[in-house]
Amino acid sequence: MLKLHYHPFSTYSRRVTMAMIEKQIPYESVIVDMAAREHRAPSYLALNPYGRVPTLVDGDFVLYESTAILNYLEATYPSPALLPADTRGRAQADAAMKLCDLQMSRQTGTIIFPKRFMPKERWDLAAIAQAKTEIEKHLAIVEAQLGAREFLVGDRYTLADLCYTPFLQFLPLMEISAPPAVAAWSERLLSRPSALQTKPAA
Ligand SMILES: N[C@@H](CCC(=O)N[C@@H](CS)C(=O)NCC(=O)O)C(=O)O
Repeated sequence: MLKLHYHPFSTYSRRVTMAMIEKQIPYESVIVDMAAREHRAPSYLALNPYGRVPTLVDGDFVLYESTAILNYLEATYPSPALLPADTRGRAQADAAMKLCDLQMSRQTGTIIFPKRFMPKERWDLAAIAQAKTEIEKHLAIVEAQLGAREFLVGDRYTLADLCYTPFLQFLPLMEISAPPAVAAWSERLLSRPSALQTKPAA
């Protein structure tokens, strides 16, 4: 059986647990106790030398990086499909997944990590403001791309939408008010059963 090393508060891990639910893939979950620095323990570093979650283990195959894991799951468990069938649609989904990480995921981390886990006096306010500006610029572009459509690529839910979901969850904590199409899209994504079942407690 697949084994997923993850943490329930981890946005990147949540991408994978959501995909498992969307695809109804049975798996064993192993919580990496990050507060106890288990992600820095030699036994975990032997699996993932970067010491990050998630890490997927499929028999003797070990894979880290959430988007790589999502693509692996898609290829291994193709139904229900979470990528478009056509080459152009897949390329657009690839681009959206990459842009999520370049323009939103890292910046969200810069804001929410201190806000969730650090005392206020240790927050880097300049870095937080810069990250917020970058996310707002990105969401303006996504707003134009969404237009009147329900999902980011094509006419149905794909890995591109899934990748954004854990980060959209934190728009209120980041004090970012999404433009209307992004707000509706975000609500649509966050109300899916896979999102509701994996919503972090903190
Ligand atoms: N690019 C990685 C990012 C994973 C990541 O940064 N995970 C965080 C938790 S949300 C982590 O493990 N941080 C611990 C660290 O960097 O030491 C992915 O997509 O899987």
